[in-house]
Amino acid sequence: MASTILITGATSGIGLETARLLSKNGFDLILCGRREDRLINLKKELGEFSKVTTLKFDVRDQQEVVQALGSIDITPDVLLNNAGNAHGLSAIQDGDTSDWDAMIDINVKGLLYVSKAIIPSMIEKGGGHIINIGSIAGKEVYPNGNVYCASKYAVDAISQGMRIDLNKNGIRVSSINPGMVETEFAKVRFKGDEELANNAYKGYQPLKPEDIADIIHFIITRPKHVNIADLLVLPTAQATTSVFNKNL
Ligand code: NDP
Ligand code: 8X3
Repeated sequence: MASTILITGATSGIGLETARLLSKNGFDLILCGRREDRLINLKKELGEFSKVTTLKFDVRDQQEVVQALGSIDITPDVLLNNAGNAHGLSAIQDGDTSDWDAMIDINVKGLLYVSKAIIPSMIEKGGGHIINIGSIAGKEVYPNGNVYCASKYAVDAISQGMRIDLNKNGIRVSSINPGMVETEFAKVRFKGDEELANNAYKGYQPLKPEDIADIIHFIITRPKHVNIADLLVLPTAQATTSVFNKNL
């Protein structure tokens, strides 16, 4: 029987490319996101390679999360907690509280709500694998990154906590912390401002979402006794959140 992976944030970027790669490698997919048109198209695109179930919900809404995940009778072998974004880039004194709410509610509480809905069935099944997408922003704070960084530091702490608490249940917990990846991330952070979004990736070669998808595929295909616990993945041109070699 094929393994099943549940991916939050499958409609774009890292989640989308992971869905594409894994379906071509025989994994069944449970794809989640808010943009239903994209979920419908993905089911059409990937349905020929593997079994695809789609679920439309907002990770911020615990009732929606519980309802959507309770509507399927499948325990995923792998949960990829990927949904998330940065909203804004401002000094703490200038921050917009609705941006703060969005980042804490989606990146932290959303990840927790989805995990809480899935973990009991993994425990019952006697195993599973949770992969949380953190960030270099969860390892290092940078100017104006404040609350986004806080949300990703929280993801780092939650990953460590999950690894400890689920150790007795044989559930692997991995954390992948990327540097700059060219996705819709910058467009969301800069609220649709194309120029600011494009600038984020200018003058160097950022990671592609396919690079992270490859790593996810590698991590979940290790033998059961191997858990890749924590990875920092950067473009070669990036050394820290602010040191970039634009002469490569
Ligand atoms: P994208 O903007 O391309 O994708 C974000 C995904 O998250 C979309 O599929 C979106 O789906 C989903 N999402 C956002 N908000 C919600 C919500 N409230 N409910 C449900 N789904 C939601 O960005 P990336 O692929 O880059 O981001 C994926 C993860 O990688 C994030 O956690 C991000 O923080 C992290 N990351 C990204 C980096 C980068 O440089 N790009 C670097 C380090 C980490 P929809 O809108 O359909 O709901
Ligand atoms: C996304 C990378 O450096 O913009 O998590 O925070 S960064």
